[in-house]
Order: sequence, then structure tokens, then C-alpha cells
Amino acid sequence: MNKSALITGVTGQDGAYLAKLLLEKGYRVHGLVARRSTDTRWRLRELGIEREINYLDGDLADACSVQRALLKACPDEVYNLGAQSFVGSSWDQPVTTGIVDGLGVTHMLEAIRQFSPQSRFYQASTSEMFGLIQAERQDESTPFYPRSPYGVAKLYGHWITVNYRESFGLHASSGILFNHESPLRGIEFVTRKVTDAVARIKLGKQRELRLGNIDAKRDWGFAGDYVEAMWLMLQQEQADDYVVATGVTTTVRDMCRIAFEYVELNYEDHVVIDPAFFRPAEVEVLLGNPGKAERMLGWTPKTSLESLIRMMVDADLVRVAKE
Ligand code: NAP
Ligand code: G4F
Repeated sequence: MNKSALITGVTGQDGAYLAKLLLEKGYRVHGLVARRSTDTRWRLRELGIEREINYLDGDLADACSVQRALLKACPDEVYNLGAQSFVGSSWDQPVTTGIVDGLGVTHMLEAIRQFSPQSRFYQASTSEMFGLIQAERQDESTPFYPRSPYGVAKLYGHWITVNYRESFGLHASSGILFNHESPLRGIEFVTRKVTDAVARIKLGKQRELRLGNIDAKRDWGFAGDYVEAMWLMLQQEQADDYVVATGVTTTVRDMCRIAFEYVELNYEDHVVIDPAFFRPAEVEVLLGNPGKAERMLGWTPKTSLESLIRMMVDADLVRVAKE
């Protein structure tokens, strides 16, 4: 019998790559989709899998809908990727972020505990929980210090996952993933904002790019590599928590330099610093230590930041040229 999986957030960047990976492995893939007034399936279309997913109506804020979806899907594995995932918006929508990213995890875990305790569970935790970093390289034992309502909500989601594992013996794992990007990244995140602007500037459709704190440093990897780590976590006999990162950190400034230089432009001629994009509290630097994932899961990142940015710029050049 083929395995089945339920993915919340299937229309997002990671959901799309994970769905593709699981379909390639022969899984039946169910996707929880919250009602929206606009089309949200563009990523699944770009990957050519839009019609291969069984969509189930549901919102992480609505416990009943989550229960219903779980009962319909009867999944072997549940990947909880759904979230209000943009840090910047979490100061404007702190309550929604708390309900969806925090309590939403409990809705999912409670549904599993009551109706499908054999289902294995993956929680999409984040390096944003490290926030004001307490160690130069962050690993599974580094204390957390979140700096945004998003980070605080995700910290709740992380600990409730650990708690349900310890309290009820659920196979519940938390992946503490550092920033990961791709051509399917939302346009509001800085890498994609930059690669889209580079394409527009190169093709004469835009002149400047307004950014906030370009001295911030991030440990950026490729989303396609990171969904493999999610899957590997649920194939282990014991559930556990893992940091997933590249072990390399780069400033937003240098990421811009790489993107502009790829199309023979100088970022300094186009980037304008705009205080509107500064955050009320910043995470200045993130640098992960993926040693445990390497040892226990046999996972290593395959894509360098340079090739990731080139892949994103190439995709945006094609998109912008078609407009
Ligand atoms: P994303 O592209 O923003 O996708 C988020 C997904 O969540 C979308 O499918 C969205 O649906 C869905 N969603 C939002 N609110 C929901 C609700 N109330 N109920 C059900 N679904 C809801 O995010 P991503 O980059 O793929 O990230 C996936 C997960 O990993 C998120 O939980 C994120 O917080 C976490 N994470 C991401 C990173 C990263 O660097 N990408 C790093 C660490 C952790 P719509 O399409 O309808 O809006
Ligand atoms: O691309 P960002 O918006 O990602 P951020 O805040 O690190 O969050 C992402 O990674 C987390 C993992 O650590 C995820 F949990 C989360 O869901 C999300 O995927 O910003 C990166 C950095 C920040 O320091 C920000 O202040 O870039 C800086 N930045 C500078 N100018 C900007 C801009 N960020 C955005 N989005 N837009 C700017 O104009």
C-alpha cells in the first residue's frame, strides 16, 4: 500500500516542493487549503502537480475543519507547514499570527491525538525562534529568544509539539529550519524581492529597489533541499528535533551584490535604503549548525547561495519578460 500524507500550507513554497517530493515517492497527497478569494495554486501549477493533489477545505484557526480534514485523509504522515509566515506582517497581525502559527499547531496535534494517533507529525519550526542569538552558531540546544510576534507564536508551536511527543507518545518532530528560498518564494521576502527587482531593472521596467536593513545576516539554503530533511525526519524510528541549515551566513547586502552582478549590474547604483522596511525589533544574524541532521538523517545541503540566487534571477527574468 502506498503511504498517504496530509500537508497544511500545500499552496506555499515548501508545501509545493514537499508535495512534489512525496508524489515522486508514490504517496497519495492531501492538501489542507484555507478558503481565499484569489487563486493560490500557482506554485503547484509551476511544478506541474496541481491536479495530483486531493484538496481538503480547512483553516488552522478552525479546529473542527482540521479534524474533518484529518478524518477524511487518514494520513500516515502530517506535515504542518501552514502559517502566517511573513515576519514583517506579524507586528501588524499579531493575534492572527498567534492563532494560526501557535494554537493552530495544537489544533492539529489534538486532532491527531484523538482521531489518528498513529499518524507521524512534522512541525515547521524556525530559526526565527533563536532571534537575539545566544550562541554564535545555533543548534538544537541553543536557548531561544524570539524577536517578533511570529517568532513567539512559532516558539509555542515548537514546544507544544515537544510536549505532545512527551505527554502522549506521538511521533511528533520539529524541524528548526533556517531561511530557505527558491523561485517559488513569496515576493515579500527579501531574496525574491531582490531577484524580481534585478530582473525588472535588467529589462528596463524598474530603476530602483527599496530595502531596509541590508546588514542583517541570514543562513540561506534552497527549499528543494530542505523538504527532503522534513521527509527524512518522519522516516526515523524515534521522533526528534533537528536544525536544518547550511552553516554559512551572508549579509543581505552581499546577497544583493551576487544577484546584481549575475546580470552585470552594480547593486549600489540601484538599492535605496528605506526606513519603512526596518523592523521594530531585528534578528541581526542567524547561523545554523546542521551537524545533528547530517549525522542522524544523512542530510546535507546541496545548493550554494550563488547557484540559488542565479536560479531565482533566471526564473524572474523569464517571468518578467512574459508580462
Ligand atoms: P509560505 O510560502 O508563506 O506558505 C504558507 C502556507 O500556509 C500557504 O499555503 C498559506 O496558504 C498557508 N496558510 C496561511 N494561513 C493559513 C491558515 N490559517 N490555515 C491553513 N493554511 C494557512 O511559507 P513557506 O516559506 O512555504 O514556509 C512553510 C512553513 O515553514 C511555514 O510554517 C513557515 O513559517 C515555516 N518556515 C519557513 C522558513 C523559510 O525560510 N521559508 C523557515 C523556517 C520555517 P495561502 O496560500 O492560502 O495563503
Ligand atoms: O526575507 P525576510 O523577510 O525573512 P526573515 O524575516 O528572516 O523570515 C524568513 O525566515 C524565517 C527563518 O529564519 C522564517 F521562519 C520566516 O517564515 C521567513 O521565511 O528577511 C530577511 C532579512 C531581515 O533581517 C530583514 O529585516 O532581510 C531584511 N530585509 C532588509 N530589507 C528585508 C528587507 N526583508 C524584507 N522582507 N524586505 C525588505 O525590503
